[in-house]
Amino acid sequence: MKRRKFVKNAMLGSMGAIIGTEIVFGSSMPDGYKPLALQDPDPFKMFDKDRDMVVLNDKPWNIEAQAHLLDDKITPNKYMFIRNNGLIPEDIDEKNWTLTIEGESVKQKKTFTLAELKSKFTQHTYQLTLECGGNGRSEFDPPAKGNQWTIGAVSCATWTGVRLRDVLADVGIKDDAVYIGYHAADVHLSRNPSKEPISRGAPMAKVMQEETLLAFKMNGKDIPLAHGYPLRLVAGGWPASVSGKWINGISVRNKVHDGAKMTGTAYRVPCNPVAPGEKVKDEDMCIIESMPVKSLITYPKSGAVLKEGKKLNIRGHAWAGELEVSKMEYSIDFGSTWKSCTLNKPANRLAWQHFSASIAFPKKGYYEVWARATDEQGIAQPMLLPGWNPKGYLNNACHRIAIKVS
Ligand SMILES: Nc1nc2c(c(=O)[nH]1)N[C@H]1C(S)=C(S)[C@@H](COP(=O)(O)O)O[C@H]1N2
Ligand SMILES: [Mo]
Repeated sequence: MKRRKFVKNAMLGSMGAIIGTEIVFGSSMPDGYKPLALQDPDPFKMFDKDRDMVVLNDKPWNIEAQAHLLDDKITPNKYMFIRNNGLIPEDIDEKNWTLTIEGESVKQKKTFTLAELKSKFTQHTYQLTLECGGNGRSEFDPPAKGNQWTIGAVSCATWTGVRLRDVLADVGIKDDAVYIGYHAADVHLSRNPSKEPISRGAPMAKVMQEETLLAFKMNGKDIPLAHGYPLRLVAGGWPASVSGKWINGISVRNKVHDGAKMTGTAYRVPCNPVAPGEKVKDEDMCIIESMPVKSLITYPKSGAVLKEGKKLNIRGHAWAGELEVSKMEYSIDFGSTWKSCTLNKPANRLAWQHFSASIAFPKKGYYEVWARATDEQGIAQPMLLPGWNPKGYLNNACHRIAIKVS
């Protein structure tokens, strides 16, 4: 009886949080009743998103930004894309939240409360770029199934948490550990409790990096519910699917983790290039690791009009997975010639870098500004499309904006 009342109070609390105020007579609500305010949800209100964000799917929720919304150096929640594979957990009780570390390669299983994680380990803060592996999918031809992301499934927020490697050292890891997998509280679309919507992970080399965090804060506040409250894994520079939200478990594996969306063709690309539309066998698909070099012009918005004789000041961000971006250029003649942009160093490793340029146009007319980043290994973004792949991942084509000079 006590436990039921407790669960009900926690539910009322989280429903109230979504509605934005207390449900005054909530204790009188019939069990399992969903208040009207939650029955036909307005996603912008519910997730505290800007109304110019674009909803791609509501079951599960998938929402993307537009280039000009990503102009901030550090992405605020209202412009951060949401990518869910299942249903957002509803009755989160932060005080009783635990993280259990287990698997073949732990010396012994150990469970931490959130409070223990926060007090026992040193906290660190980094700006980390998170881009969905499927960002840019909408441009591939033949098309790939899945959310038709354009360019808005990328963010760079400030994340605060403890290092996963510090927590694993405290647990004790065996020498044969090769991979970790995360487990989370979100619910499979079928509502079958024995199915996980997603359970991905990373090899130990990524896990052991100082920037790989178990985070409990985003931009200095509790992580918003849609982004993984109260605890999320953050592994910047890799497909954001590695950064598990709402995590309550980690398996330390003696083999490559084989959880949901780790196997088959999920988050994999052909190990060797293939022709568009070609069938690829599962065993010829390789797991995506570091994301490729990419950039976005975030100001001005495509379609801007400029007075003749005026210079256009553009700005944006560039990132390159595990690598640094070493060169940023723009073209106003469809890629025939390129001029350099001013490019800043990242705030820390795995954070996106800011660029700007001041552009002169020779006469009135229609132009496109194309932006191209090159990583520290000399690899540049493709001007139009990169190699086709069956699931439509890793489209890092140059971003382009239209400009009229009148
Ligand atoms: N538990 C859980 N973690 C998850 C997901 C999910 O569906 N469930 N989606 C992943 C994918 S595919 C991406 S791209 C990022 C998106 O993070 P965001 O919604 O905070 O932007 O979360 C990842 N972590
Ligand atoms: Mo993703």
